[in-house]
Amino acid sequence: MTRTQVGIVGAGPAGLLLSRLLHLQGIESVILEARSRAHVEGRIRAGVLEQVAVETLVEAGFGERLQREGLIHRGIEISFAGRRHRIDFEDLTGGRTITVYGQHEAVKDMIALRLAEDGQIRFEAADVSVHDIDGGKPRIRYRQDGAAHELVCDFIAGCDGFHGVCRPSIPAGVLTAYERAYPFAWLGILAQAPTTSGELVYSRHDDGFALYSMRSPEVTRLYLQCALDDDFTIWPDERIWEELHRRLETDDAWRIAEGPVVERLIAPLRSFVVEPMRHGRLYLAGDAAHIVPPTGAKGMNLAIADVRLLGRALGRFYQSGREDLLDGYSAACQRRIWKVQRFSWWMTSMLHRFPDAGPFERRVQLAELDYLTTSRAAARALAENYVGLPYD
Ligand code: RFL
Ligand code: PHB
Repeated sequence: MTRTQVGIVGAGPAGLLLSRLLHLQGIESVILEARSRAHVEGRIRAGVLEQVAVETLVEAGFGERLQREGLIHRGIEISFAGRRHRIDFEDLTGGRTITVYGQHEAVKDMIALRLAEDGQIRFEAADVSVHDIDGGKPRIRYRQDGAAHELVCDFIAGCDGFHGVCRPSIPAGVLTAYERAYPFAWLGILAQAPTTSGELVYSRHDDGFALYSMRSPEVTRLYLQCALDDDFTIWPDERIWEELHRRLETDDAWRIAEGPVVERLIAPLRSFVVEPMRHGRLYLAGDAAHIVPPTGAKGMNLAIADVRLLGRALGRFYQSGREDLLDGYSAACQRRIWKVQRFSWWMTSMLHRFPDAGPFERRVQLAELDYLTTSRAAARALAENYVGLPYD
């Protein structure tokens, strides 16, 4: 049996950032992660960081490579009916920007720094389970190298993502779940192909949504709307490129470059929130508590916003014994979460082809895009949400 102050389940962005924020306040933690270090560091996911999320990572000491290698973007392009329209973030938000930096690169930076300062991360922890979350001394059980272990904590942070064990450990009836599943998925590829646009391109096309993104000047990240039950047998690389050319390229002769595909994924789109994000001494953060469809590029950003509040609330408790911030944690997170849910749902609705949409709905969708790209007020509403609403 070992003891720690905060037991953290999951070494994604949420768990890793929390361990560092606690360390900076002199609070001990242990992270239990089901997968290997190589797996966690190789998982290609999010790519867009809000300015406030970058500021949080920099303040936490994770800014060195991020500030050197992250690509600062000052706007995005919205494409429809054969034309691209720029949304100028800097102009519309008083100078704010986003940073394109792979989530797995941020995760690598966090793991390296935590291990260098003797942070405890136990990779390949199997059969993790949480116990006594109602009492004063919650415990985490797990197996590692064939042996059973128990970690006794003051608090447990469930940072174990959407499919983790922490949320399901909360007794039935405590949580209210809000959910929406979309009738389509995203097919994503990472390609060794030079970028031909300096900014992300979000495209609404009659054949479905497409997104042009990147990780570096030599690596592009591209997504296509596809059917929920599609698999790669019907999406050979030639079909993927053909569809990307058709859905992304515009009348101004802008062209995308092809290159070897080094990664592929198909992911369903979902909106999901549970309330409250706490039961007893178990606190949920990040994807363990909510999922957004990726069209707003918000998942990793929300995880960072939650953990910033949780780190502060735990700091207050250990410094003064006061539980007010812990008690207010869920409500404080939910204010941002629901605004981000709204934005992610709106971007998804505006840009995708919905199987049940008739000619009327399609004309309304095009009118919305026309309004967005001709009204400064509408463009500004997109821009201020995309760069990240200010933290409360
Ligand atoms: P994570 O990253 O899922 O980490 C959870 C960790 O918990 C571990 N785990 C367990 N450990 C121990 N025991 C168990 N029983 C466990 N079960 C799970 C897992 O192995 C993992 O290491 O959650 P976290 O930290 O909350 O971070 C959330 C983000 O990862 C997620 O929201 C984003 O990736 C979402 N997302 C995007 N977010 C953005 O902000 N901008 C984007 O551009 C963006 N694009 C995306 C995305 C997610 C995508 N996919 C594949 C879901 C694009 C895609 C395609
Ligand atoms: C990405 O680069 O992976 C990315 C960018 C923007 C999104 C989603 C994913 O909205």
